[in-house]
Amino acid sequence: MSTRLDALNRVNKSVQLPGYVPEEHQVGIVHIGLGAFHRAHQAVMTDDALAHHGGDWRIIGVSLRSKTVATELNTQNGLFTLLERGAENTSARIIASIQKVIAAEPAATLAILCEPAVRVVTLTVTEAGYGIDRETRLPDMSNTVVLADLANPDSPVGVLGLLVASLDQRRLSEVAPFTVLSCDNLPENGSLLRDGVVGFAQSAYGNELAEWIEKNVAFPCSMVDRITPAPTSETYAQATRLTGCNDKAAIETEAFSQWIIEDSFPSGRPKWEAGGAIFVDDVTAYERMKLTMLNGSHSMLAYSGFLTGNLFVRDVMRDKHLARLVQRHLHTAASLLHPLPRINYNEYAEALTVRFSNPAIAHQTFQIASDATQKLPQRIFQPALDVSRAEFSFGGNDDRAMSVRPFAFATAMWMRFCLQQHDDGTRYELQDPRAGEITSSIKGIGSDASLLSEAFHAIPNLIPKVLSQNDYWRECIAEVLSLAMSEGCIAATKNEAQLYGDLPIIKID
Ligand code: CS2
Repeated sequence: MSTRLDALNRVNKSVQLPGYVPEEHQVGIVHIGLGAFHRAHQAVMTDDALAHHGGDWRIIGVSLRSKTVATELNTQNGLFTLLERGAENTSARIIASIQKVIAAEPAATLAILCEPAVRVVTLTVTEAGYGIDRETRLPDMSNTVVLADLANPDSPVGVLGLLVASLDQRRLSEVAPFTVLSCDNLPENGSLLRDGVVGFAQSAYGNELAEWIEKNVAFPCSMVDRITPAPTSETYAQATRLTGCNDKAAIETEAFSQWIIEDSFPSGRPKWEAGGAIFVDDVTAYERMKLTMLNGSHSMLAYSGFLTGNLFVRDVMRDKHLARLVQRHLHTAASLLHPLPRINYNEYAEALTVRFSNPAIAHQTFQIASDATQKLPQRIFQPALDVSRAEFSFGGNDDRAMSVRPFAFATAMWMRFCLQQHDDGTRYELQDPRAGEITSSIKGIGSDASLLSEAFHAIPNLIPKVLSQNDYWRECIAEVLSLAMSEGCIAATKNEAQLYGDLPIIKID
């Protein structure tokens, strides 16, 4: 029986240890949303920054709801194993940048956010976790946490409430504000969060605080990338084999890691460059590339892959029809992007194909398929809108009309996925904050694809009007959905891939 990973001297000599003495560094960051992704990404780059440049930049992690990660990490003094899985081999490394975790304790979270030593607050709370209405960019008044915090702003429990209450206290006690760094896959994530925070401050505390935040608090945007599947019992078992310690907070990830950050940190920041982070003036174009190419094709392959019996992304890439559709999606999305210095979109697409195919990464299609209403707008609808904005003829038989088809196909497969049953009748449950609304809007419609598509298009604030009013878009969707429902999802994906089989891939450079 191995001992618990609670001290560095217990770890097997072959494993990479932190290049610094953790206890010699104080906390400078609070991270909200302590899932696997944070531990595989920002915590690792912070570990690199501490090793190479020192500073008081350790992290206090906050888990807003779950206590599991907190218990495991606190028992291990914040230490955990990072397994990096390449196609050939897996390496283990111990990360020590997290000092401790606060879980489901809003008062303790608020107290730590008010500490003058905290200069940066990072967040990975998922697209759905912010409680911001994406249309109005204001607090989402249908979100129960937002409503509770607005009613009781001095005892907040949600993201907006905690940020605003702590910024208010810092202002009143003349402590410099922290910088707020969103690390979720949302377009212009920093600006969106700033608008939500300012809107919340305005409603809960009034103009003065809202204006102070607008003037004094930085909300840089960032693009984050590292494919990180949820850990499984095999992750923990392999961590134990490699480190010699029992680690209940181990995570696994791919070798690739990317973080592109707008350099706006008035209260200072760790030298994340040590871990490979790139600082730029404007993140928007990188973000667009990642959201529409990586995440867009991820969503497309998640629905069509899951429905055709492919549990993992790597399995999707072994299916020749689905792999062809991934290629089509990547290249079409790339063809809509503006050129970026030093980025070759063909190479980026090629690298994504290799990453998706990594046989050592078991990334579940069902996991990616979750929360579609929060993901599809930036991943699928935005590039489809770009096709129409570029005044491409939105229909007909020319190459340009082809540009909208991949996004219509992804949308149709999402609709098919929302029916919550496989072709053989096996059921699964929809994971989406708007699952109830979706289910009730298609209830009783039966199997008429056009009527179903109408009902999905009628869901408020989801599919943009420019798309839903376009005949070609709706025809494509009804055609794919109808085939998937009558002939099955395998037939629908095969047909879709063959439709494009003989046509050249759109050139993207
Ligand atoms: C995925 C992302 O679950 C999903 O929706 O598309 O988590 C993806 O793996 C990451 O953004 C990769 O950086």
